[in-house]
Amino acid sequence: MDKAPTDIRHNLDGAEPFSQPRLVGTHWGFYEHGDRPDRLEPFRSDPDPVAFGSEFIADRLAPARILKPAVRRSFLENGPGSGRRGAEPFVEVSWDEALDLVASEITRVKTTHGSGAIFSGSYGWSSAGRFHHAQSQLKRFFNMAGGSVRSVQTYSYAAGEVILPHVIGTTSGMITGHTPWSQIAGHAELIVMFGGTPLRNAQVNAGGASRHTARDALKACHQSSARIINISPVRDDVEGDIGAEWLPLRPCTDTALILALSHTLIADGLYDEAFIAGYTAGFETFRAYVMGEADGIAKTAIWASAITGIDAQVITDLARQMASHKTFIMMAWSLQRADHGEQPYWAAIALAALLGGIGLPGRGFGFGYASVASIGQPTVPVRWPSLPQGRNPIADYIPVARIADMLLQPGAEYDHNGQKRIYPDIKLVYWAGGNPFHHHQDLNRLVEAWQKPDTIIAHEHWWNAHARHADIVLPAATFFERDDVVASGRDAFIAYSAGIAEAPIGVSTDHEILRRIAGRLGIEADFTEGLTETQWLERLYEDARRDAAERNIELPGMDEFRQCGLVEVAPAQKDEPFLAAFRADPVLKPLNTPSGRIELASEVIAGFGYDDCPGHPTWLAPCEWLGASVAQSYPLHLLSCQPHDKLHSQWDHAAPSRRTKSRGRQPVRLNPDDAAKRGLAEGDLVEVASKRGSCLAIATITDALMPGVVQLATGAWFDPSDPEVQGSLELNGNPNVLTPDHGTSRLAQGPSPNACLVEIRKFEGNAKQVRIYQSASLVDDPRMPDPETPAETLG
Ligand SMILES: Nc1nc2c(c(=O)[nH]1)N[C@H]1C(S)=C(S)[C@@H](COP(=O)(O)OP(=O)(O)OC[C@H]3O[C@@H](n4cnc5c(=O)[nH]c(N)nc54)[C@H](O)[C@@H]3O)O[C@H]1N2
Ligand SMILES: Nc1nc2c(c(=O)[nH]1)N[C@H]1C(S)=C(S)[C@@H](COP(=O)(O)OP(=O)(O)OC[C@H]3O[C@@H](n4cnc5c(=O)[nH]c(N)nc54)[C@H](O)[C@@H]3O)O[C@H]1N2
Ligand SMILES: [Mo]
Repeated sequence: MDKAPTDIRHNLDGAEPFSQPRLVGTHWGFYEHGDRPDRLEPFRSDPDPVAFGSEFIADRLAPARILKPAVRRSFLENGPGSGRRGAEPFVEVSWDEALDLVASEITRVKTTHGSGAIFSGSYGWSSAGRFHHAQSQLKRFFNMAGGSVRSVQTYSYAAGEVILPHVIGTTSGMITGHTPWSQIAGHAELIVMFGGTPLRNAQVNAGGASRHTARDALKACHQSSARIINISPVRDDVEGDIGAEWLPLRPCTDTALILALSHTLIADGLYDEAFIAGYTAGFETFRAYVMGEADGIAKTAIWASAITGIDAQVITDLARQMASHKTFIMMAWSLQRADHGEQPYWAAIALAALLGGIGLPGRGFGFGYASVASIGQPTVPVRWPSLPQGRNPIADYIPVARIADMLLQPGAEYDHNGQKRIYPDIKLVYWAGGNPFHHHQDLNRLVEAWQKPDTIIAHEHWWNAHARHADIVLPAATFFERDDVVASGRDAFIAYSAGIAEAPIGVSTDHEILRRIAGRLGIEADFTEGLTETQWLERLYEDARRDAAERNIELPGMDEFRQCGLVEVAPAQKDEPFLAAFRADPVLKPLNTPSGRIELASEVIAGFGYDDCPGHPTWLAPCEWLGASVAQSYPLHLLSCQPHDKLHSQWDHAAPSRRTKSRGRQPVRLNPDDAAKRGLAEGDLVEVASKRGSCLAIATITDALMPGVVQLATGAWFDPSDPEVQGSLELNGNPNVLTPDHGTSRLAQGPSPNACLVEIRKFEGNAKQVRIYQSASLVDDPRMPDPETPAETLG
């Protein structure tokens, strides 16, 4: 047995182990219970802890907290389908009444329409923890209750998830399995970062992060003298003093740039012919397209210059530099979150193939470095546990970002990765642990789509737009209020997260809520398997322990684990570049593609006949970009990046997020030229408008953005000024009222928020205050009609 790696003292870097449970695990890292009730201390072994995580606890019981089950008034009075979601007050009810209502709605929909009319995709990050993972709880529940329609893919990297298996036979190199930082720093001479490596994003990791190492990894790259080039519309996409050169380009034009780099390599005979011959398929098709033999347009540097805005000479020079140095290509996940998002990924792989370094230290490619904390960390040697979900008797699913299409067009046909599919007719939507009014695009359209189902049920902590657009709202405990086993499939720790406070009276864990509904449906024994929450944590930990033991790694027993809090396992020995095995022997270790090689052209994709995703990397202009005709009315390209002060919409009401706002509203960043053209000064209240909607924000002027590009982070809670009226001005600066809601292509059907044009003007009127951080069951909420009816407690 390999005892050393699991020595708990090792995990505290020589400090005494804890004498009682005292760690809290979050998606943004670990924190220690300290002496103060209003803040947590950063985990002592984390070299770069995330500051915002210390403060959230102070806002655990803020006015936005949901404290009782509640039902939308029309729904309660007139039943399913009545009234307008998002525009009504809620009536608090007893748990029994709420749960009876939920159980009877599930039964009614199932009996009348079948389980295929229930949607439980419930996408979202929820909170860290393997047991209380809300989506897993919900899926397990519905799998036992007769099934439901689910969703596949993510908002994070849907286009990548679908294209990469066609090209390299795996999603490794994007989700996990990257070339580790240790094989980049000291090896790469040139690192070309498309979309940079913003450390703000490396703060988080799904499931948690024991140590934040991206900052040090980037520093090591710099110190080992790698030249770093940040190709992005935004200069500070590479943070810190690591000597990055900024090469700004118009958003969504990276594919054109890469094709032109490829053109130079091919035209100048600088590409690696042996690698192309031995490891790739489809080069001739790709070459003919790049050289213009296929369509009469040579993808030269001059051609790309007109599209990207980068000087042609700079493009040819860069291609030559890449050919003459050990070059590593990094590309952020964001690039594929746009129309034709499949293309920059495919093109980047083709470019890396031309350079010939794939599978070697310091060379090749990887997607998502610094997109989350764990990318580039060594492989996890143990399979961490997850809640068993059982089998879903319903086979139907949708690509996750097509939710509004599904609700608005039941029965309509759509394409997905070679299949013709039909949208189901959904009558009941159940959501726990995600916020569609954060994550989805074109929220005004989502609001209308959200009116379609008979019944919408939500578990939430806060009276955010997700809760306010439901019919039945069930208050869920936060991670501060429960114990859990925390682990991430991308990090080599398992931890015991210890609750630090009691849940408010009337608030339950997601599991407990579902258990009680399961009891009403007669499936409680299946759902719980007779285990309490504490016993489930033991079972999950024992699963991990057994798996570890099979790999000769000894994890401590449950009691010791609970007490010490965090157990780290030494990384798997293999510390090699991505695709090293394929590189070493492409015959014995072929890729899982039809040719067994890297597909620079794919007959399978060509066979689908999609004009929006042809059979090789292709420049296809998005609907909205700075070269589109719409740019005459909406001349600014909006980037809606991740927020640096929180995770998505979580804890937007809390102090760290509030501090980044100006007069209570979200900042929008823009270039001085664009501000001057519009007569805008720093701190002006502005209206940001697209073809789809508009929101208020505060102008923040910076030369970190190239002219023509503006940046409004996601995360402000959606707060329409008049919820009765479709598309009314949004007050809080939520960019998803602006972004388009269509698939990346018929191949992946991923979300496309980053191809979005807007205009900005000074807001002259009397702006309404943001009101979303209040309770929706307050009678004096300005939005609530009929204030004489007091919110009743009917239980
Ligand atoms: N314009 C634009 N839109 C985007 C993106 C973008 O770049 N631009 N990024 C996209 C990406 S990559 C993603 S992953 C999505 C993220 O979208 P989401 O994951 O849906 O966003 P969150 O705000 O994390 O939503 C989690 C919700 O669950 C609640 N919650 C947390 N813990 C628990 C729990 O234990 N139980 C219950 N019941 N509820 C809980 C929180 O209060 C919150 O409302 O957004 C996408 N949307
Ligand atoms: N603090 C914090 N960190 C997070 C999250 C969070 O909510 N908060 N969310 C997490 C999640 S779920 C995910 S999926 C990841 C997402 O990780 P990413 O997708 O990598 O993150 P983004 O912030 O959307 O984009 C990164 C940068 O890409 C640049 N960019 C956008 N469009 C283009 C383009 O067309 N070309 C080029 N070259 N650059 C472009 C933008 O300037 C942006 O700053 O972040 C994770 N990290
Ligand atoms: Mo994501």
